[in-house]
Amino acid sequence: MARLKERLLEKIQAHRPRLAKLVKESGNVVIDKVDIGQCVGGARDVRCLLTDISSLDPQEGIRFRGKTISETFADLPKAPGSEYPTVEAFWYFLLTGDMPTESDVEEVLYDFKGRANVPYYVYDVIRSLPRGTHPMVMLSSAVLSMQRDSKFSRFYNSGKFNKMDAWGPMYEDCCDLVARLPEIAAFIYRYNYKNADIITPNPELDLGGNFAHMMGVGKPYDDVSRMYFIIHSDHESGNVSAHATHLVASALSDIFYAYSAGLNGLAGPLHGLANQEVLGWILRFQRQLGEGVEPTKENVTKALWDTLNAGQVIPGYGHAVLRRTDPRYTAQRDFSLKHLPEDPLFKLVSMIYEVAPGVLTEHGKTRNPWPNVDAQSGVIQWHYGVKEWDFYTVLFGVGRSLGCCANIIWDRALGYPLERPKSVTTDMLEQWAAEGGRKF
Ligand code: HAX
Repeated sequence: MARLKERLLEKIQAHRPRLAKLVKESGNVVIDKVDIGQCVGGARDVRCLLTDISSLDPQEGIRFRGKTISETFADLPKAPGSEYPTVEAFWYFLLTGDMPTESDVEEVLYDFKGRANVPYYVYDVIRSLPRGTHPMVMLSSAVLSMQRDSKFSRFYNSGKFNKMDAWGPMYEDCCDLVARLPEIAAFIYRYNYKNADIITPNPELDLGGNFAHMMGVGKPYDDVSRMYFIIHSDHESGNVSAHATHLVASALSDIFYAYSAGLNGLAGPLHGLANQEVLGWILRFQRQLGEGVEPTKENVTKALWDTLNAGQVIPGYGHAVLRRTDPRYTAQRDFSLKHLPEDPLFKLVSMIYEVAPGVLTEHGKTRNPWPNVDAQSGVIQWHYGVKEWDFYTVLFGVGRSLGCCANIIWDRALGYPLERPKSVTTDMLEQWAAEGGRKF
């Protein structure tokens, strides 16, 4: 058994009694209540999901296994000659909560190389889709097609399935998926936008470096990829992509069914598609400004109000949980300040950052006028020549697989049950409203 899998087994065995004790001794301890506003309003803030992979504080932002983004970047082993950790090191950390040694990382790198071979039929599926198909449909279909060879599904159908061991084949499927996604994503990019001039992988490189290589983009795009995949990996469990993945996998569907569903949710404009929307908005604004006209507080403020007055949202701003600037935005801003401070689009994004929070506060609707991860990510891609913005959510999808997969492995390890919340009718709500609350 691989060292990472052995370490994970130790962690799982130590964690199982904690959860069993909680449920047995404190199963009826109340941790939240639900009001009508939350029932109608998308279950905001209702504490009813469990994960130890990451946690999200409205003020501070995300922590992966207890570490902020800057701590994660600082503490994990780096790729050779790079400012950023390898995705492989992060994967080890996300799964176990332990800092990997250099040799732990080497082992994951080696293991991923053995898994990274994408089955030929995945490319047949992508090629069979009509021209003009959105890259997220290609990615989701590619992931779904790999269900054919799911080890979890084979285990389920073997007649030897048991809940205690289900995490093992789930781990195998998840590692296969994570290792293959960069090659699939780069294929989608080169197939769609570079006349299908596909670049073969370089087995000497780590996942982020290899992705940059297969995209055909030079340094520091390898670091952009490492940073991008890590910051987009996980954002606790209630966001649409993580939750959809968890929900589908709770029916004991394998990761290919489950993550394909997660990707379909990520493709929504209120979620992962916002990065493509941001770039479209920025470019439209730049076109309206005209050649050589600098963005100013006045013209950006006007453009923001025009968008709001047209009944549209400002893409890249607001968040269902966060109430401050998203540290994932800040991480990308710090990178941009270092590597592309003079980029005209970066200057425009910075100007939007100066005025949008004030405009949104005056507008008075959103509970969070600050930027989220998507407000900044497209500009970096654009700067390094990845200008086809309908591809941007695919990049998010590669990163998000790390968090979703880590969660689903642990879901199976801890035997999380089928998710099945209770629904009510409008009549019931009206009755409980008239009675001042539901009688227990
Ligand atoms: N521009 C204009 N209005 C906004 C807004 C924005 N950026 N963000 C929120 N609002 C509005 C909402 O549409 C809502 O209006 P209605 O009452 O008329 O429906 C009101 O403010 C209250 O919304 P909220 O409680 O502050 O925010 P929600 O939890 O309902 O929604 C969203 C969170 C992220 C969906 C929302 O802020 C939004 O639409 N933002 C723009 C799209 C975006 O950037 N999405 C990416 C989010 C990060 C992410 O998941 N990335 O993958």
